[in-house]
Amino acid sequence: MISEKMEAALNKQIELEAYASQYYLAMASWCDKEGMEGASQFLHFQSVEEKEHMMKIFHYLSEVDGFAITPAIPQPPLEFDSVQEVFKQVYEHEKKVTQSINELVAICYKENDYNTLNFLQWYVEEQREEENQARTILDRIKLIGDGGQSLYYIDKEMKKFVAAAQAAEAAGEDGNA
Ligand code: OFO
Repeated sequence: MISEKMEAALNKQIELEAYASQYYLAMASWCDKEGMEGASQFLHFQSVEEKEHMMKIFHYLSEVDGFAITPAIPQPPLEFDSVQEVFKQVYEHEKKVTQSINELVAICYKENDYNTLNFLQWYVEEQREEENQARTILDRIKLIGDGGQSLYYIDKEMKKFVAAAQAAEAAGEDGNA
């Protein structure tokens, strides 16, 4: 059993995760159009992860006798000024998601909902990793600039990120459900 307040807050989080998935998908498509194959792969990978985050909450709600609402998703932006701008937006969005997870944790305490508190620990950890990852990429782009040669290097680095993440996932290190 879950309180109405907690159920509503988790449904809001479903919306946010779903939007993140679409947002990163739009960014992946833009990067692909700009010839940034590695960045596009990375964002596709992130988009799938966000969908998984959404589904994890979806299943949790059903497990605790709540009602998971399939969200309407607003159209994300389709055009971006630069790769730096793309990752700036990823970082900003991840910060917003972290804040939302923190608010959910606060509600758990108010509602004495220790099941959901336990469930959310995975998200707390995941957001720390994702925020850190987005900031690292952004810092690198800022450092080396986003001129032609730098972009080539950044794109290669992105492919490495994806390969490492896929290898970790295959080894069962990620914990995604
Ligand atoms: Fe859903 O992990 Fe980032 O946003």
